[in-house]
Amino acid sequence: MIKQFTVITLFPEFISDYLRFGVVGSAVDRGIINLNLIDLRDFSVSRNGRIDDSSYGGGPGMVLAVPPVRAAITSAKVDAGEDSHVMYMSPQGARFDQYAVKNLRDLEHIIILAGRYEGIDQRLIDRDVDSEWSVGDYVLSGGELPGLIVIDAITRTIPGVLGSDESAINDSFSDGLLDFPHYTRPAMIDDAQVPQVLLSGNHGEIARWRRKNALGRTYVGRPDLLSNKFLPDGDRELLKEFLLENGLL
Ligand code: 4GX
Repeated sequence: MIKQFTVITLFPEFISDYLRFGVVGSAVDRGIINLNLIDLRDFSVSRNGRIDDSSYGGGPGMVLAVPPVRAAITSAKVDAGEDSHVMYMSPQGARFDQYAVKNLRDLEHIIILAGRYEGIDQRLIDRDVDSEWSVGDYVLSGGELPGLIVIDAITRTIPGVLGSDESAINDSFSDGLLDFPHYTRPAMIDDAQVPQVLLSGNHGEIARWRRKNALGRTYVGRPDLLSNKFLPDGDRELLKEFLLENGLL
């Protein structure tokens, strides 16, 4: 199955330029994913190319109108199929996190509505959009960056996209913990030494140290990630060791 992403946007080059590089660019080149960009401007229904209008109820800020967006979605579905999943990126959406990625990655055709202005007419969200997602609690100038985040994060999880080394690394974060610290040569910079265990060649001890530090960092920096998580006794022991070593217990 080839996964297809269609992005409806006023800035198609913004999307295509980013997606030329790195892991996602290579997935495109190898035909693992297929990208389709739709320029919303092409679906203007007015003589002067407008796709927005003022907000009912008054106030500043323009709203994307129903007819052009609906026409763009219809056109996207001609290619991608009637059962494509339409995502709308907005701060009102559900948090787009690694759990969301897991749930969305099996969808074959995803259409991402990445607009500008203050937002889209609510009737589009109610009738034409399948799910609404937020990448975080801040306001951006458009949905293009969030759309790219969705494409990047989902594409990385497709089998064959990452090399086996990279996917092994990924497996170790996908259990919902923060990453452990990384070091490379030289072993000493000024008076800062790489933790001795990482130089020991003892793979069991290294794995234990990494797990301990992943748990400890998560507990200190993002306790919310641990609050709904079952920790087996071994992890509790490692976390306690981390807290004792760092004077936190
Ligand atoms: N997580 N956005 C801007 C613009 C917009 C207007 C019309 C579609 C149609 C955001 C976020 C965010 C989303 C503000 C797009 N998009 N999106 N809005 N935070 O800030 O996802």
